[in-house]
Formats: sequence, C-alpha cells, structure tokens
Amino acid sequence: MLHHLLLTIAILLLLTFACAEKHPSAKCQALKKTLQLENTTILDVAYVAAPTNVSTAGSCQSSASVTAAPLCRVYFVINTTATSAVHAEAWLPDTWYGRFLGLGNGALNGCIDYVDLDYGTSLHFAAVGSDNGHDGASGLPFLNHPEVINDYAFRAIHVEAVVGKQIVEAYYGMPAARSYFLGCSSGGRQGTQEALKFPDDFDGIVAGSPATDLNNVLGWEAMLSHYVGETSPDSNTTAETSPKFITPELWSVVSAEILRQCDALDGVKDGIITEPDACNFRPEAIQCTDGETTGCLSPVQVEAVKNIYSPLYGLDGQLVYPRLSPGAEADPLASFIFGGTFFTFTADWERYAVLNVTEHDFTNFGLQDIALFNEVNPGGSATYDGNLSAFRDRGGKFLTYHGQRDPLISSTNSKRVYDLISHTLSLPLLDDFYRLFLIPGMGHCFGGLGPTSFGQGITTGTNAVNDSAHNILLALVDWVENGVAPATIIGSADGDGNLTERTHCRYPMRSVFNGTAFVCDE
Ligand SMILES: *[C@@H]1O[C@H](CO)[C@@H](O)[C@H](O)[C@H]1NC(C)=O
Ligand SMILES: *[C@@H]1O[C@H](CO)[C@@H](O)[C@H](O)[C@H]1NC(C)=O
Ligand SMILES: *[C@@H]1O[C@H](CO)[C@@H](O)[C@H](O)[C@H]1NC(C)=O
Ligand SMILES: *[C@@H]1O[C@H](CO)[C@@H](O)[C@H](O)[C@H]1NC(C)=O
Ligand SMILES: *[C@@H]1O[C@H](CO)[C@@H](O)[C@H](O)[C@H]1NC(C)=O
Ligand SMILES: *[C@@H]1O[C@H](CO)[C@@H](O)[C@H](O)[C@H]1NC(C)=O
Ligand SMILES: *[C@@H]1O[C@H](CO)[C@@H](O)[C@H](O)[C@H]1NC(C)=O
Ligand SMILES: *[C@@H]1O[C@H](CO)[C@@H](O)[C@H](O)[C@H]1NC(C)=O
Ligand SMILES: *[C@@H]1O[C@H](CO)[C@@H](O)[C@H](O)[C@H]1NC(C)=O
Ligand SMILES: [Ca+2]
Repeated sequence: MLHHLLLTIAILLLLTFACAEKHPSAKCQALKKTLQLENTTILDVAYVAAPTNVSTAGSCQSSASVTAAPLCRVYFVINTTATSAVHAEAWLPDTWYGRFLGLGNGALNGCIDYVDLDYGTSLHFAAVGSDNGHDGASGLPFLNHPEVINDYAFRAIHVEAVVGKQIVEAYYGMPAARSYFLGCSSGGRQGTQEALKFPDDFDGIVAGSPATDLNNVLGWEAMLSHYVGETSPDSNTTAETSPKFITPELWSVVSAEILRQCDALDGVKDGIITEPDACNFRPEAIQCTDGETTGCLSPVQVEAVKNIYSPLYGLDGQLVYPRLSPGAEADPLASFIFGGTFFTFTADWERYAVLNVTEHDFTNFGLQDIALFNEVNPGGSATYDGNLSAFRDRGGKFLTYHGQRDPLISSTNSKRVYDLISHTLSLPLLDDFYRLFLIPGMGHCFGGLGPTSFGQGITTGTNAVNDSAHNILLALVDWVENGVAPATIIGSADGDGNLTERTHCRYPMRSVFNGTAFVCDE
C-alpha cells in the first residue's frame, strides 16, 4: 500500500516536471537554433503532430508514412571531409523508450531509408538514417571522389551514430541508454563494418543478407550475368544476340526442374528447398534432344546454367564466391542479374570506384576484373574479416539472417562468414555474441515463399507480430538488455489472410521436418 502511494507520488512529480517542460513541438523547433555540433549543420526541423505521409526531394524520392507521430524530424548534414558530406534524418518520437537506432542503406545508394525510420520509431526508438555519403542510387558520385567512397565504405554509419546520438541527447536531455543498428543487404555489410571498425558505436546489430566480401560479391553477380551473355549495362540486346541468353520462359522450365530434383529433399513438396546447399541440380536433365527446340536448354545454355550453380574460383584457384542457391532464380529480383543487361551495380563499381572512368567495355569481363577490384578495394570496402573480438569483448551482440532463396547475395556466403569468424577467433560456436538465422524460401531481405516476416523492417509488412520471439529487432533488445539470446526466430507469413509460422534455425543447426513440423536439429 505504502509502496503504491509512493509510486503514485513519484508519477505525479514526474508529470508535474514534464508539464513544466516545454511542449515537444517547441523543443523540436528550438533545435534548429540551439544545436551546435562540430562539422554539422541542421538543415531543417519539423514537428510531426499526427500520422501522415512524408516524402523527400532529391533523386531518391523516398517516402513513407509516419505512424509513430507525434515526433520531431531533424534533417542535418555532417561534413566528413572538405570534399564529402553525409546527409541524415533523425526521427525523435514523443514516446521514447530510451533507445537509439542507426539505420543502413541498400545497394550502392544514397537514399535515407524512410520505411525503416518509420519502423524504428513505431517501436519507440529514436531512429537515424543517412544517405551513405551521396545522393541517389547511381555510383557516379564515387568518380574521382575517394572521400565519398570512404563514406560509403565505412564512415557514413559511424558519423550517423556519433552525431545522431548527440542530437538524441540534446533533444531528450539525456543520452540513449542503448544503441542498436538495423540494416539489410548493403546495410548488412555496413553493420558488419561497424562491428569490425567501430565496435563501440552499437550495443547490438541486426545485419541482414549482408553484402560482405563486397568486391567478390559484385564480381560474382556480374559473372552470373556474363554467363548468359550479358555484356552491357546500358542496353538490353542480349536476348536477341546471345545464344547463351535464357528467356524468362526458359527460366521457368529450369526452376520447375530444380524443384522436381530438390523440393522433396527436405521431406515436404511445398516449393521451398529448405537446404539449397544439399541440392545437386543437373541441368542436363532438360537439355534438348534431337529435334527439340523449345522448353529445353541448348548445350551452351546447359553450360551457362552449370556455371551459375557452381562456386566461382579466382585466378589463383581460391574461392571467390559461393554459387547461386538453386531455387533463387525464381525470385523476381533475379531479373536484376538475368534480365538482359550486365549487372548494373558492378558496372558502376568498376567504372566509378575501381577504374575511375566514365566509359568501359564489359565484353571481356572476367576473373582479372575481380582481382583488380580486390587489389584496389575502394575505401577498404571489402568487409571480409573474421576478427570481431573487439565487438565481442565490449559485450556487443550481433544478429544476422539470410534468405535461402536470395538471388542477389548467396546465403551460403553467410555460412562462410560465420565459419571465418569461428576459425579466426578459435570458437567452435559463436552463440555467445553472434547468431546467424537462415530463412528457407526467403528472397533478398524479405518476401519470397513461406513465413518470412520477422520484424526485419526494410519494407512495410515485415513486422507481423510484436514480440521478441517473432521480431528480430526486439529479440536483439532482449538479448542486449536482459541477456536473453534468441534460440530461434519465428517467421510469420506476409498478410495473405491466414497467419502461418515457421521456426527458423540458427546456424549450424539445420531445419528438419519431423513429420508434422520443421524443427531445429544439431
Ligand atoms: C560544410 O561544408 C560546406 C561546403 O564546403 C560549408 O559551406 C559549410 O560551412 C560546412 N559546414 C560546417 C558545419 O563545417
Ligand atoms: C498514406 O498514403 C497511403 C497510400 O497512398 C494511404 O493509404 C494512407 O491513408 C496515407 N496515410 C495518411 C496518414 O495520410
Ligand atoms: C570534423 O571534420 C574534420 C575534418 O574535416 C575532422 O578532422 C574532425 O575530426 C571532425 N570532427 C568531428 C567531431 O567529427
Ligand atoms: C508491443 O506491443 C505492446 C502492446 O501491444 C506495447 O505495449 C509495446 O510497447 C510494444 N513493444 C514495442 C517495443 O513497441
Ligand atoms: C530485357 O529483355 C528481356 C527479354 O526480352 C525482358 O524479359 C527483360 O524485361 C528486359 N530487361 C530490361 C531491363 O529491359
Ligand atoms: C582509382 O582511384 C583510386 C582512388 O580513389 C585508386 O586507389 C585506384 O588505384 C585508381 N584506379 C586506377 C586503375 O588507377
Ligand atoms: C583481433 O583484433 C584484436 C584487436 O581488436 C587483436 O588484439 C587480436 O590480436 C586480433 N586477433 C586475431 C586473431 O587477429
Ligand atoms: C485461409 O484458410 C482457409 C481455411 O483453412 C482457406 O479456406 C483459405 O483458402 C486460406 N486463405 C489463403 C489466402 O490461404
Ligand atoms: C514435431 O515438432 C513439433 C513442434 O516442435 C511437435 O509439436 C511435434 O510433437 C513433433 N512431432 C514429432 C513426431 O516428433
Ligand atoms: Ca520442400
């Protein structure tokens, strides 16, 4: 009773104190004049009083709804050097749970992630997203701007964290108690780079489908497009000119054959190949026989397909990158690689960050180009290093996930990275600070087949259930703040009316069908 009374008095005092404070909208507006941060200019401040839709000018045309309003939006720019700058937004919700959230980017961009700003603030984080040091999706800003490349390679997220936390502290009058990072794809690489280079920036990191070993993944993606005859990022003439090209119709034949050979390996014929690394697909099974010309592969197409589903080895015989996962070709994003043009991000990388030219002929793209990428390693962007000891020693927690039907970044690479860390640190299992969840059926970062929503953000609709068993960001919070590490992540199906779930396993456990459900097995 006395306890209750004291609590009531405490709450009343708090409320009184809160009322004596300026209204959040006044506090928000005041930031424009009062914030004085080194190398940083506050460009705009806006208090968003009620849920609304927002968008931004510039080449990204980012837009999102603000569902967590009321909140304060702060738009700012950080000069990182005399020739580079990072533009960023901080979204500061009135209802704040004392947590900071740094956000990542995708591909080579250049675009503040509004969807994740909204997602993070909806869970009451103070969230900050940046443009990664340049505007837009093209790699052109890298050309002859090594400091812009440095922002992309390692610095943008670091200054986003450092300056972002200062803004959060100035606004709320107290520092964030904990700081987190959320990103996928390029964002997954950024989170990994943070853990390697700036281990103090974040207490916890969610790094999805990471583009680690960046020079090699870009080289591999281009090789895949090259195998089917693609030579130019600017035109789409491959379909007419190359006998190696595989039309969307023929890809459907390939996918159907892959499922015929491998879908049932996991015990359930459901279109999902639970372990694509166990699928030894033989394209010869659909090679054209005498007189056959449609619905089958010519000998050169068989050769192309065999290359696509084989690991890539370099000039020195070392593995460059694991193979494409059988099944991943059916994901819609596979058209970025097999749609008729040379893989555009690699073309940008080679021209603008490696060769420093505006024009280049990709007809003879090959292993020598990938070797050059690694030699130049623009800005130290490779992000392939197993030494996470500093992050581990400061108590950092790292969660990563990878869709096993990802057509852009092979999930096998995330196993390779796990094994690299394990080997480097001489730890048989990384469970005490690093956990990798493999997601059968999921494409790149989200979507695909089966229950693939588990709070990873990136797009709306991936936060089907709000609790730490189903939401990887809340699982990370639980791990950092309560010491409760996620043994599994339960995925939910994306809004098709019926909520289906599947338990996703942490590597090196395997997802095994026990007759009624998939369970995680040592
Ligand atoms: C940032 O750089 C711009 C352009 O060089 C300059 O005008 C501005 O004053 C700089 N801002 C700060 C805070 O250093
Ligand atoms: C935001 O835009 C979407 C789609 O255009 C619309 O359905 C929604 O009602 C809008 N929300 C608000 C708060 O204006
Ligand atoms: C401000 O920028 C300069 C380089 O332009 C850098 O040396 C300095 O460390 C920066 N300060 C902060 C707080 O980042
Ligand atoms: C999850 O939902 C509950 C109530 O439905 C809410 O109280 C809680 O704040 C939510 N969690 C987060 C982190 O937003
Ligand atoms: C290129 O051509 C193929 C085959 O005609 C077509 O399916 C694809 O959509 C085209 N891709 C682009 C980027 O225009
Ligand atoms: C291109 O410029 C970078 C510095 O940004 C340099 O490291 C690289 O060697 C240059 N590439 C060539 C082919 O000269
Ligand atoms: C890892 O990095 C730490 C510094 O953070 C260093 O002391 C240690 O020797 C490195 N370990 C290995 C295996 O390279
Ligand atoms: C949802 O479940 C009901 C009952 O099992 C079924 O009839 C319906 O087809 C399902 N809807 C979808 C979209 O799967
Ligand atoms: C299979 O796993 C599910 C979920 O853990 C469990 O409920 C069921 O009893 C198991 N079935 C068998 C045959 O072990
Ligand atoms: Ca299956």
